[in-house]
Amino acid sequence: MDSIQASDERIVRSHCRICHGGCGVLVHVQNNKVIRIEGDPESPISRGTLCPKGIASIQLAHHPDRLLYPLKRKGTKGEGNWERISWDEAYEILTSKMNEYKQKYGAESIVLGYGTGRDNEAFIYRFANLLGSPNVLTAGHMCYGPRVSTSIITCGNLPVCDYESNPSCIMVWGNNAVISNPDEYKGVYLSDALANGAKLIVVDPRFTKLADRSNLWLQLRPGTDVALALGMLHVIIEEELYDKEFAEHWIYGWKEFVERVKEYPLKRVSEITWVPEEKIKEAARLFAKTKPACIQWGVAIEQSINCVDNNRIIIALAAVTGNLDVPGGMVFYVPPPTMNASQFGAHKLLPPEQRKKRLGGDVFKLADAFAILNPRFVWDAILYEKPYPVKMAFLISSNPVITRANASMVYEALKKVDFLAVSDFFMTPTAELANLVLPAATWLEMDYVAEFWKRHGYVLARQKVIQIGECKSDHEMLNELGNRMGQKEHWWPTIHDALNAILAPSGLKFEEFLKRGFLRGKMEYRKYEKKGFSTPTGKVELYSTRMKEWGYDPLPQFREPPESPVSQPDLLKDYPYILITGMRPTAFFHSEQRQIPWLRELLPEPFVEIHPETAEKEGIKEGDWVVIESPRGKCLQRAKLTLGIDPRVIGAQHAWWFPEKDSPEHGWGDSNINLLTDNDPTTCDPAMGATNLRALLCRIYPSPHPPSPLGEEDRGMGSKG
Ligand SMILES: Nc1nc2c(c(=O)[nH]1)N[C@H]1C(S)=C(S)[C@@H](COP(=O)(O)OP(=O)(O)OC[C@H]3O[C@@H](n4cnc5c(=O)[nH]c(N)nc54)[C@H](O)[C@@H]3O)O[C@H]1N2
Ligand SMILES: Nc1nc2c(c(=O)[nH]1)N[C@H]1C(S)=C(S)[C@@H](COP(=O)(O)OP(=O)(O)OC[C@H]3O[C@@H](n4cnc5c(=O)[nH]c(N)nc54)[C@H](O)[C@@H]3O)O[C@H]1N2
Ligand code: SF4
Ligand SMILES: [Mo]
Repeated sequence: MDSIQASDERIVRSHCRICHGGCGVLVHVQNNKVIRIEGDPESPISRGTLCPKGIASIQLAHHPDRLLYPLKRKGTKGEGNWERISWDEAYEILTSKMNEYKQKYGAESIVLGYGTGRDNEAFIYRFANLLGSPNVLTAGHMCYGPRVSTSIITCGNLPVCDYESNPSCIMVWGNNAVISNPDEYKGVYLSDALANGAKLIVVDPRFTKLADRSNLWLQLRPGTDVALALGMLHVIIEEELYDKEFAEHWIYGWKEFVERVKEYPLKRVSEITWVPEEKIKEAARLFAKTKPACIQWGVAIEQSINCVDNNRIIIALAAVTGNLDVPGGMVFYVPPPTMNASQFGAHKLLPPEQRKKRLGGDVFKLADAFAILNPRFVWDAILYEKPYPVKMAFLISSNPVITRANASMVYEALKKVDFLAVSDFFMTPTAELANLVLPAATWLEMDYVAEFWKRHGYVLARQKVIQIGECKSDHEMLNELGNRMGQKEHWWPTIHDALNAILAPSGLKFEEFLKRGFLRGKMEYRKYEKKGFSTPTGKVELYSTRMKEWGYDPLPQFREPPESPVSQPDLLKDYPYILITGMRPTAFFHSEQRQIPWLRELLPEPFVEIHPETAEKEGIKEGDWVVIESPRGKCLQRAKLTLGIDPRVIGAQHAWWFPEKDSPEHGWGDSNINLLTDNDPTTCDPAMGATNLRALLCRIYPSPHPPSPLGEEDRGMGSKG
């Protein structure tokens, strides 16, 4: 739709992407100005709904602080002082720097980076692979990457809840989709399934809105999920509630798996997890007996030393109860007929000798197999030039100073790196450290075949509505840069040619695709009956042949979190509480939108959840600024007292900085919970390198300097680096 309304008001149909994206929108636009955004009732993804961030995209696109032109640093890093340059000059700087470092230190000395789900991953990987750099810095070691890679080695593809076919039971595990709308899912699907009468089990240390709606809420000790799932499987196997036929025909290593499960009797599981035995039994029975059933699982269990095994055990629960690839269960959606993100990423074009150089590739082998690395190795390569120097980083849509573990180390590394280029909407604390800053286009300013990285079976049409300054979409910028870097035969004359290439298998041109709005693959269930599962054995590998090959335990097991009351009892005296970080608020997507008035009004300051008993013990009152401190660092947030959290657990927000603070630091260290988190590789998941962000130890006390956030001298700044 692109219809004329009033004299010059148009309504353009498109798809939002402030979060992982997907909601269908109708954008009202007048003279290059968006005047209103409303939900598209015809969208199969969002069914007419929108969240506040989608609506506030108006204030994002037209924000007075947007970066409008490429900028080159004039003075010292981190002190402001920028000079406007042309795109031509920006491309020249980028190509000459890349050529220089590639020649002197090898392409591996150039790190490309991105944040989460900005729909630009495939372009960034393509560019990096053609450049010859195996080092692409992402959040993929601890977010989505683990789930996709673990699913592929275990059952061939990512199983996704089939809400459309009315699951009778939904187990929501470490996830809050009605707020976070992550990846394949918009919360409306889950809400509608519940409204249709599905039973709900929630596994979460906090009493969320979903927990409030649940039939059963399992309030576990953070970081103990795999033990809890093994306990549930113990009940399911002992009481013979599993799908025998499926287990016999379609599970590889069933016998060994059962032996492993036997090591987790309920008494042991209950001690580990804090969940009463009766509740574990009840949950296991409800889940196994109510069919079809699915598990909506979240990032909380990926950001853990048990990351891969958490993912494996969730798949195991779905598999042994016969819920894989059946209507209303956990299904493998069929992709639409387009090029997929992995093909576009051109991974085959990275020379094998360069692939071997991926930082940390010999340590985290599952991550390496999926072209993912753990950020700590990049910081080490910059700071200590080990195992080789990294001289340049080009970060396209990421704010690692705020969003990566051990923020003080990240800050030091990005300050030190020889050349840093950043593409963003705003001058973030990360961009402030750059030598070159590029102005990025928001979703309202681009044409794109959206979501071809997701596994929900759709691609969505995103349509350019306005042009702001000289902002460019990441895709257009990379297509141009690739052309200028001598990769011409692998890129296209224009971005529209690239979009047509993505669409080519469908036979559609981009203009025709826009008219359709979306494409969807035709769903087929129980595909394994015809062609098996796409794993080495053709079965669901609860005993993983790939993990075995790489030297890991082929069966899932529970590892005690590296910093916990059990693994480090000596620390408890000084750090008596378990800290979880990063529960998503509606208002913000990670470190973004703090400058958007409608959204900041919803959540003006960071808060930390504390049980009233704990608050009383520590002399803390509702709304106090409190110091949260771990063995590595500290930051300030405001106390929010709630009965919905265990008195032994503290729940802090992540990704805070203060764009309104004028200094180029923008208060990056004031309330940044990642000053407390650890990035030591020994604390990460051994196969994936996932960072442990959800089970640390901390202390908490009233701020000595209320109400202002900590000054420079008070900042944690501790690091193992
Ligand atoms: N302690 C703790 N830390 C966490 C988490 C946690 O739970 N706890 N969660 C982690 C997770 S799961 C993730 S995925 C990461 C996210 O980490 P990041 O993706 O690095 O997070 P953002 O803060 O969203 O940073 C994105 C930046 O890119 C800009 N941007 C947005 N869209 C575009 C675009 O299309 N193009 C360009 N060029 N720029 C764009 C934004 O303005 C913003 O500055 O954070 C992680 N950090
Ligand atoms: N508004 C908004 N939406 C977002 C984002 C955002 O920043 N803001 N980020 C996006 C990104 S990149 C991601 S990855 C997704 C994540 O989205 P979700 O997976 O929904 O993640 P969270 O809200 O961080 O955590 C979900 C729940 O896990 C619980 N939890 C914490 N520790 C544990 C634990 O050890 N075990 C269990 N079982 N539960 C635990 C928390 O209490 C929380 O209620 O959201 C995406 N959507
Ligand atoms: S949930 Fe995400 S895609 Fe939907 S309106 Fe909100 S920000 Fe946009
Ligand atoms: Mo994420």
